[in-house]
Amino acid sequence: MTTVSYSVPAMHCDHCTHTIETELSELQGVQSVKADLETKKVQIAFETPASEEKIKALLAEIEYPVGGLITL
Ligand SMILES: [Cu+2]
Repeated sequence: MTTVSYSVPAMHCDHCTHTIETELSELQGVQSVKADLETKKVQIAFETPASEEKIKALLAEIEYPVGGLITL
C-alpha cells in the first residue's frame, strides 16, 4: 500500500471535497481518500491496479488537477 498527498489548489468548497473523494474512491485499487478543504490537500492510500499516474489523470479529468506532490 502506498500513501500520497497531493496539493489540489482548485478545491474550494465541500462540494469539491465530496466530488474528489467520491470519484477517487471509485478507482480500482484506491483504499481511502481524504480531501481536506483547509489545506487543499488530498491524501490517498492505494495499491495496484491504481497508480499515481491514474490518480493524477482522474483528478485532471474531473478538473481538480494536482498542483504539487507533498512527500509524506
Ligand atoms: Cu467547490
